[in-house]
This record gives sequence, structure tokens and C-alpha cells, in this order.
Amino acid sequence: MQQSSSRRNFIGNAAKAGIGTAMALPVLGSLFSFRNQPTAETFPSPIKTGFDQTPLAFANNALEPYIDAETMDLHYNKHAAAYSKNLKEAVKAENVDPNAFLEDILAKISTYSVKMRNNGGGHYNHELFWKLLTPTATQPSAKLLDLITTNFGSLDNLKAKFTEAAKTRFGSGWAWLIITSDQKLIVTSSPNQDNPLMDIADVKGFPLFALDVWEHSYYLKYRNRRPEYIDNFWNVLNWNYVQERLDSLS
Ligand code: MN3
Repeated sequence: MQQSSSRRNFIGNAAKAGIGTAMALPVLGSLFSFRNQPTAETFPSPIKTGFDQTPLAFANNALEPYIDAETMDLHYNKHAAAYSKNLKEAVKAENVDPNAFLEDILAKISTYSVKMRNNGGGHYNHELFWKLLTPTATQPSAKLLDLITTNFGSLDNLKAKFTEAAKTRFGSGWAWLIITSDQKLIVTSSPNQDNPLMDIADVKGFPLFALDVWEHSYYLKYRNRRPEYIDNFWNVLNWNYVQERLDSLS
């Protein structure tokens, strides 16, 4: 009896997953084409990053109580500012066009210095991170939920997987939700300021969202409680911007 009931559930879930796939296919099919792909993997998104810091879209205290004002102030004005400054030094020293896009450098980061890698990654990751934060609660759109369900089974499963990646990244680094060139959503993490756009990355893809798990991003408020900081990320994640990034690939 129990067996046939779990078999029914399995079939039921498979059927649901089937519907999810059928609905998501047109979305996936139109995302991007990788014919004539250059040696370095690049993603055809019009969202591009320069070398200067973009002003924050909210006040330092806007994300309280989840991210405190002092952390935001230090994180943006000291830590992230230093990445931008050092990146510009590397750009100058390595004769890179000052109007180039950071994405194009990251795709060939193995051909540049360690300074470029650390600070180019650092600047890209933080510029992305600020845009992914919002004081206004948002929810994933139906289109995004379909894609998440197809790839992870449910939003809760995605959150659990992402939380695990963020918790278990040893030392300093980032957790990511990316879309790969074969159009799969994948949760991954990277050390230091590396990211999935870099040619040296183990797992490559276009970042949809990311969480900074360097201690400087949470230690003042959360001390050693990284899991609590990760849990609260979901309260300030800007799903509208995640959608915008996904849409930028179509
Ligand atoms: Mn940081």
C-alpha cells in the first residue's frame, strides 16, 4: 500500500516536473545562442560593468535589520571602493582601454595579473551584489519560478542548495546562482574574489544572483553566525533584478 502510494507520488511529481519543463522550454530556447563562440566564454548580456563604483540605490540603513548601516558603510565605502581603485591601477598598468567592459576582461582573466584578477573580480562581484539588494520585499516572477522549479524542483530546494554552498565555502568567497551556456541553472561558490565569468573558474556561467560570504560582509552584526546572515539574505534579495538579468540574455 505504502509502496504504491509513493509510486503514485513519484509519478505525480514527475508529471508536474514535465509540465514545468514544457512551460519553461520556450523561455530557455530563446535565451541565447552560442554559435561562433569565442575562445573565452562570454555571455551576450547588455548589462555591462565599468571600473567606477555605481552609487547605491538605497541609504546605508535601508536594509536594517538584515544588513546594518555600519556594515553597509564600511563595505561600500572602504572594501568595495578599494577594489575599484586597485582595478583602475591595474587597468592603467596593463594598458587596458579605460572604457573597456569588465566582463570582457574577466572572460580572459588568465592573461592578466593577479592584481587584475583579485580587484576585477572584487569590483564586479560588489557592483552586482549592491544591485541585488533591496529594502522592498520582492518575489520571483512566474517565469523565474518555472525555471527554478524545472532546475531544482522548488524554490525551497534552490534556497537550501544555495544556503549550503554559502555556508560551506571555506574562508572568504561568494555563493552563486548562475545560468550556464547550456542553459542550466546551477548553484556554485568561488574562493576569494573569483567569479563564474572568469576563464579560470571551475564552474562557468552568467551570474543571476550572488552572496558575499567574506567576514567583512556580516561580522560586525552577525559575528561568527554566517548561517543567520545567509538566512536573512532572502529578505533583501531583489528578485526583480534577478529577472532583469535573466531577461537581458534573451
Ligand atoms: Mn565584500
